[in-house]
Amino acid sequence: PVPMELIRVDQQKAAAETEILRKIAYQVGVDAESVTAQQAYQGVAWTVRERLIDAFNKTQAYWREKDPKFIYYLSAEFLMGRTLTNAVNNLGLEGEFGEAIRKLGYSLEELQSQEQNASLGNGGLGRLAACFLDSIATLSLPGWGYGIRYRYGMFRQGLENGYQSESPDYWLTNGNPWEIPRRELAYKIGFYGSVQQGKWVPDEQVYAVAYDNPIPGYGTKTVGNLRLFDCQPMSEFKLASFNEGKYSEATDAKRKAEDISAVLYPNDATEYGRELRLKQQIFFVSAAIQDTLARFKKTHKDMKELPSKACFQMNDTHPTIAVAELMRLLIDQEGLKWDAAWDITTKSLAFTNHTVMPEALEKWPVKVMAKLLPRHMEIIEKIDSIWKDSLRAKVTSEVGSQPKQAAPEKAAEATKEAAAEPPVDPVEAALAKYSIITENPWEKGVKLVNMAFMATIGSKSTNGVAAIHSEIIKETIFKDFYELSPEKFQNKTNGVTPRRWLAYCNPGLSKLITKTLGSDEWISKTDQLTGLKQHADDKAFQKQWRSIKLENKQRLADLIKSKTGISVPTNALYDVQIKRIHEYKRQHLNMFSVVNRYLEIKAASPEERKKFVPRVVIIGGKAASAYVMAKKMIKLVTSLGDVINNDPEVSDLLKVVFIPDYNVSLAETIIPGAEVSQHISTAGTEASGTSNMKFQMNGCLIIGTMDGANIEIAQESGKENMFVFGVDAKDIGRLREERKNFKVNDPRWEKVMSFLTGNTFEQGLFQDLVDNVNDMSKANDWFLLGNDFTDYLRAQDEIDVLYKDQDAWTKRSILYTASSGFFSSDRCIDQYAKEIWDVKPCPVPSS
Ligand code: 26V
Repeated sequence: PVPMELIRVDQQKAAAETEILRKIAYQVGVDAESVTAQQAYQGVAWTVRERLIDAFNKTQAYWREKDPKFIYYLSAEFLMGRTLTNAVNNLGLEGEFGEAIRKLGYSLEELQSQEQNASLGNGGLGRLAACFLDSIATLSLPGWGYGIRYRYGMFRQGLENGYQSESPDYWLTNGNPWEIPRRELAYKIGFYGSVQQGKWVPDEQVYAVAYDNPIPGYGTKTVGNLRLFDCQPMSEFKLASFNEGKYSEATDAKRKAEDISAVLYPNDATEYGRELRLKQQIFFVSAAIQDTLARFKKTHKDMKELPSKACFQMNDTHPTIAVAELMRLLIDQEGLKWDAAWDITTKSLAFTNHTVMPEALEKWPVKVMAKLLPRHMEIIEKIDSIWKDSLRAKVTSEVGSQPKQAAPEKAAEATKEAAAEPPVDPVEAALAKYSIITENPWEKGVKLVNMAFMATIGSKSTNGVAAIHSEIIKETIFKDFYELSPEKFQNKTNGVTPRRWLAYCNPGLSKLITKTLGSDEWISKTDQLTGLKQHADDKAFQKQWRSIKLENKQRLADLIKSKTGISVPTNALYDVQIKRIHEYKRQHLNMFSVVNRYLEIKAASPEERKKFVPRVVIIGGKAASAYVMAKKMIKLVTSLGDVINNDPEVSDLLKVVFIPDYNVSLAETIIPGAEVSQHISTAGTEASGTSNMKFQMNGCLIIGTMDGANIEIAQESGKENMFVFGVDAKDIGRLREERKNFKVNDPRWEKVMSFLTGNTFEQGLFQDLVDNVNDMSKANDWFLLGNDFTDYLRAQDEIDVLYKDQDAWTKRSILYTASSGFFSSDRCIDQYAKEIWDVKPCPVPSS
């Protein structure tokens, strides 16, 4: 007799096939005999959606019944990428669906490529949020993400004459099977107006309409949620205006409301753009908090219980208006007294800082805040004043213990200044460094709201995203706050999901790992990857490892060919730098080394040329649309590619490729095919980095500075196994000071600079870029390329030397994967849950 198990599997497969065919017939509306890949994708996706919703409904009902404490992850960005493969695999549907898909004449991979990326984010911060959702669900932690359903995600990047071009990302054109519109769930969000009798009377209002995006966990029945809000007008059409022939006026309100959820980070060069950003922030934060309070109130009477049922994690400064909004809702709508509301707020919120770049630490002009959100501004002022009152005694005694008399020569100046300005109370002056409301140092008299300060004061915990970064913020931006309450400051080193970033994107390696370790448990228990260490020296194992890398390189070469037309040899070393383009990430330093290599190849005799290790240098990333230097850096890459790739003398020894429109799904092909990857930010500037972790997991060696999570990766994989170079973070301040008088003592530097400003390129094309790092009368090489250049080339040489010994190289590659377990987002989320959120797993019982 045929075992029951097999019969069930057969029945399931048949059921999946029937469902897909029904979807193709009645949802897509075509004949299954002749489906295009897009139609087949739609049929399969809408079928998988139903499985997802079944498990989603069960999870949410179970959580409603159990009423556990929830984590709410507030983020302006969620870089989800594609969903189909992830959903099929996390739900364990490959067996059931694989055959049905093949019968349609496609593979899962082909159908997946039909899906648009959900690019609702810029880079690391947004992708981190996406990895976190995966881990929250996988660990069965009750938790939801909250954000904005941008109609257009991150712009599409093209190349025009080697420069970045930007076009809108129409990601919703074919519909979105992965969301559930909740049109009945709409919250009112107010703007402008005034405060009357202590309450806000806005004079503009819109609706935040919820869309749920189920998030399947791996190896569990738990399906979490990402709730995104779309902005809609209170009334969408003015019939009277239309009838009067004022057609555009009739739809004005709709257009204006829809602006709010239209694009990610509208350009803030204009006043309107800046206001729109703040509108987006209050829009999703208010909707999220109203939504959670409404659910909380269904089962709880006393608001004081909120901190035991909800924790809101604020992902960088974008959602930090939550401090004022939660206060407002508790006081103005729930009728609580100030102190009670403050107690609840500071126990329910937590804050993560993701950068020390001053331009990214948001400070809103008081004028803009007061106009758009008058009641919030009032609350912020009161928070600030109570906060400073609480510090006044301490500060007074500190000021009192300092010498009162200024030095005689300064005293004369002080008297002159005093004549011009009202006298400054020394205590008030000393309190200024703690203040949420600060004076704009660049514009006298203009007051700003420091959002990071408000977040730290108004929440229970502030954390950085890698060990070094968490130390740096305690010494710099939050120094004074750290000294007041050191217990509030924590580190949570980032992580990435091993599902998307190893198991699914690298099926070849994943199979080998499972075979070698004897089970696939490593996919959720990444510590088990250490079991690979004992095979690192095994020649037969190394050979298998290498042949998988070669297959992945072939896939990457095919991708490069299709995206750029450039053919790259698979026997070359694949060297990758993919991330946002930024001066601090130093893609131009990478290019300086490319120029140096090019010049060395050119100078070598045909005999000497045989000694070079062939390299393909691959760059991908977007530049912010207003960031002129970053755009020039892209032009540098493409221009070098044009020269080098077409130089017959160089032939296959060196290729330079810029892959346009870098996004999540491209990363899933690029990372498995990379052999060395570059994480070369100036020490102290990259908070963590997360692609470094993805490369490490996939056995790709790293050349990097002692910055961000590179430091911890080096600890785990062995510093001697990483190509480390560059100055130390603790010396950066001094070196920046000294850079004015510093000369790069390396003839290769001058050669590179002359090449870039010489007649190979259009006159003056790279003059500004070169001046920025080389002409100390114009700039100061703020990111210290000159200081790191020589050591960087030394590390590059080490790469070539090791690559010639393929066994040694492969051994290192295996050790990288084997020691990547720590960088799973499951580990990171477990730490957040225990050390900040106090949220416990609440798994849906199986059956
Ligand atoms: C801030 C702003 C401010 C206004 C203009 C637009 C804009 C866009 C993004 C941001 C946030 C920047 C912070 C950020 O993305 N940090 C990255 O976070 C990653 C996850 O923690 C981390 O791995 C990266 O090192 C860090 O740069």
